[in-house]
Amino acid sequence: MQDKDYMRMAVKEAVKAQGMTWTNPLVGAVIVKDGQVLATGYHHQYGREHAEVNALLHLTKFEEARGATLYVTLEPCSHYGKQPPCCKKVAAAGIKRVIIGQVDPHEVVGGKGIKYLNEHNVETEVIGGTEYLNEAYNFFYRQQRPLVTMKYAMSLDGKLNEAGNKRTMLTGEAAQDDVQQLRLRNQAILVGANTVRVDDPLLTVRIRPLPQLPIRIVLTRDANRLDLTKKIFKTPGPIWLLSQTELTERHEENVRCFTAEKWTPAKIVQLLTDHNLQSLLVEGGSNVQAQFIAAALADEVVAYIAPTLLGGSALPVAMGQEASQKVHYQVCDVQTLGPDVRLRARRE
Ligand code: AOF
Ligand code: ZN
Repeated sequence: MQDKDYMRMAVKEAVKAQGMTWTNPLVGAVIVKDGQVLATGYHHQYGREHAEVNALLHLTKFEEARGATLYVTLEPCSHYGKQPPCCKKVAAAGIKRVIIGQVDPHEVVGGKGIKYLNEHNVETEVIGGTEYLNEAYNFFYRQQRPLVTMKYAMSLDGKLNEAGNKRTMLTGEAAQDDVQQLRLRNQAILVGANTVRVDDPLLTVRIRPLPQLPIRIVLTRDANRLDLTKKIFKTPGPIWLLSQTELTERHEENVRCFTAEKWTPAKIVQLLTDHNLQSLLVEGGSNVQAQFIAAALADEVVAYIAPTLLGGSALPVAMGQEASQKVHYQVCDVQTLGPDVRLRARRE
């Protein structure tokens, strides 16, 4: 087995906590000596032990760490946060080499973990290849704002809905399950008030219980005019209303209202940044998405395409309306999901 094979094992560990680590990164670790895997570990949950520490705890005997190699998908941390610094524990355990997937973009660590290890006789090597585990985390610390993803489902002729503002289920079960995975990877989900009115979505993650639920955000002109009998208000989890007017009606504890004269995409993104949220999924409707495109704040597009023609009486697709200029995206991945196709594209 080579370094990259052990790193692949560490990645497999890391992804076990998908959706569980909130704004913390997914991290996996493997301890190897003389070609033998002695222990593995991963970061289970926001606020809990880091991957390296869990791997050390899984050794049959702590002394086994002496002279071993640690494979870890992210640079060991060097700061006191909710957990003490891992680099100290790794060096103190007598680990000889640390093979690292990526340098931590978080400024509290950012190379300081590696520096500490090197100053304490631990060799390090950054081999890359694990960045995709934490796309939003990396984006947030590099760009100082959340990664914004547009998600929509459309017919083969590029339509979103049948005419008459009627909810149209275009895609099949596999695509709908996939949307759940997408929600699992986002800390906030945004829709316009019209989507709440017409589609009445839950916007919840139903794959597994999560320690932190994504914040469901509704963009509305007047929070007082929202219909509180809609499903979103009947399910647990935080809801933020972005409104021009203060909410005067009595509301549940999980509902917060933020007011601004005009909630532009830039303002929405700033609000999330101020709350340290690293990812935003914009689920619709078409006007809200068009505004994000026009503001050049649609970093990723996930389009589900159903092999159905809705015809001329249907409503047109999201991106056409306000997106005045041409924007180039690069396709990252195309996948069939049952009868449908999922296309993921990133802004160039
Ligand atoms: C994790 N899990 O396995 C590793 C992390 O508040 P704390 O103490 O949990 O610190 C979080 C930071 O620690 C995180 O942003 C990253 O820089 C570093 N490494 N974090 O949650 C882990 N190795
Ligand atoms: Zn750590």
